[in-house]
Amino acid sequence: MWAFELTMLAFMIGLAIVMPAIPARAQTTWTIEMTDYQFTPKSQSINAGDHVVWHNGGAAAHTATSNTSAWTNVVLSPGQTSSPITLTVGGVYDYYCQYHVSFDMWGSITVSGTIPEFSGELVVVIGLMAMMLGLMVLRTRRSPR
Ligand SMILES: [Cu+2]
Repeated sequence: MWAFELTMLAFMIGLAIVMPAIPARAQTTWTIEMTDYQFTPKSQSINAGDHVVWHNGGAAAHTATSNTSAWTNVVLSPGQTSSPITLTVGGVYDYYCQYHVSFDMWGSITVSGTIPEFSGELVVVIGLMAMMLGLMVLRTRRSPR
């Protein structure tokens, strides 16, 4: 009578595959302050998957406009905070304020690492398939004869 043991083994293997694929590290939200007329900090380093928001603490409206359209343009009135953006690919992302380029109002975000979206999902799918196989074996073996 090895059915139960085999089922549990398949289930545990599936679980072992899935667990490490779930991100263990909490994602940090970084706030970049806009004032008249600069970003603080001017250079922000983050890890891939972290979130960034801008807060306009100045008296004028400002934008956080990506040089490469890496995110939807952020336009903030005084006192406003942007929706979070998430950067998952490593690299340097330069941005500027559309209204105050002439005031040298620009900044950059350096992203360390890259989140392997596809491989992560593939691993989860394989793990879930192993778990389902285990459950199917269990159902088949336990059905009344
Ligand atoms: Cu500005």
